[in-house]
Amino acid sequence: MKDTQIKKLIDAEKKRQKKAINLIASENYVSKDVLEALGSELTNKYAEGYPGARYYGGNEVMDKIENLAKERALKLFKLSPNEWAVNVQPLSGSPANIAVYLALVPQGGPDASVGAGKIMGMSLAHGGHLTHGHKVSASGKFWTQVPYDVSQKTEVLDYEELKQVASSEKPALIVAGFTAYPRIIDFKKFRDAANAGGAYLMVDMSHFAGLIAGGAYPSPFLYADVVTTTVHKTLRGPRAALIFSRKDNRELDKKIDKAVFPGLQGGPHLNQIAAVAVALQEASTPVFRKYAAQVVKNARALSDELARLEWRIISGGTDSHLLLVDTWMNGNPSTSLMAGGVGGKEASERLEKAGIIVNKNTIPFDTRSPVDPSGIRLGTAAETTRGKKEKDFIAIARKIDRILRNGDRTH
Ligand code: DSN
Repeated sequence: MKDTQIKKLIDAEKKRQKKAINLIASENYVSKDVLEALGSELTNKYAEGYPGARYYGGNEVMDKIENLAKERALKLFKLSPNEWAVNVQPLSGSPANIAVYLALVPQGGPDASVGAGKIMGMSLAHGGHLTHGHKVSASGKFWTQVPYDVSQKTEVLDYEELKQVASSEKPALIVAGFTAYPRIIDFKKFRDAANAGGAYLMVDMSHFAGLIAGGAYPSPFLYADVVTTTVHKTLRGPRAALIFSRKDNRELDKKIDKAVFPGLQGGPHLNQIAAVAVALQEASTPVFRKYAAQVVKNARALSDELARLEWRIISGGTDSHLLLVDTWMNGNPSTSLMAGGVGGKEASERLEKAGIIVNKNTIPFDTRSPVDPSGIRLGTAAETTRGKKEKDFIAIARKIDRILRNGDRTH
């Protein structure tokens, strides 16, 4: 690369990535093939529209690439092209979710015949995502959020309450999905809630898509109307997103295609779509199945060891690639071992100094602020890609404990 300034910065970031223990639950390391597709000449081309119906000439090859990505996406999640459609153009997860709402949830405003539709999503503070209707996101500005929380007692979803809220609030759409919820979601119960409220069911599987592909987490496709996902988390692809929609007389796929382009985006990034296709192929292999299973085993090992060392794990454990640790523990460290009493901000800063990268995170019913919450979120997808197994995660848990504890301890 001739641009030495950027080259130096890329090299510095490469070095940082190599050295750090990466426990960010939403990150991963892509293959060389994915990087090659991303850095290819495909970036030079405009392809507004969809395969066979573009607004620019010269898209013969691009059509093949986009169709191949769609074919691989359906195949990976065992979907028949007669029953499901997929849009592979969303640039990332947030626009994918907004595109679905644009397509399916009535908008408010002066010309609207009805008020803005309601989006029922997990509240951010309990593990949802900004685009599940939070007020600072477009999803909460143009539509109205009906939030749902986890139970205070168990810290897991309360499906009875979910159903009751759905039937009384009558949202247009319910989102099942999370960025910081460690447990398996019961998609059938979400379907029941959606039926009770007359709502569409959208599953945002961004965090656990790779686990589903690898058979380590239940699939939502039997129950959902629409499924969105990013590609760059457990699915280990480039930064990009997909929208799957059930094909029936409601024509969800046609509405969603129109919402993505021309509704929200311009030309698709075909270099990114080619990289998605590469990642989807990689995720369909037996090696990836083993990887997905190992990600969950590693998260359990990390969670169990931290719990043994007296750190409070939200909901008591994990069924996925992530866990939430209450590092503050109400400011009352366990007297025997001095676990706790560290705010999430300080915890993440102390860990970063020691080369362990995590993010501070609110815990359900947090008494502290989102900028300095009570916990941290840990994920195992990235380090499992680097070959780490349970014993390595036990060692990482002990290292985290040594860095965060406020008193002496021998293991
Ligand atoms: N920001 C992502 C995460 O870290 O979970 C979700 O978009």
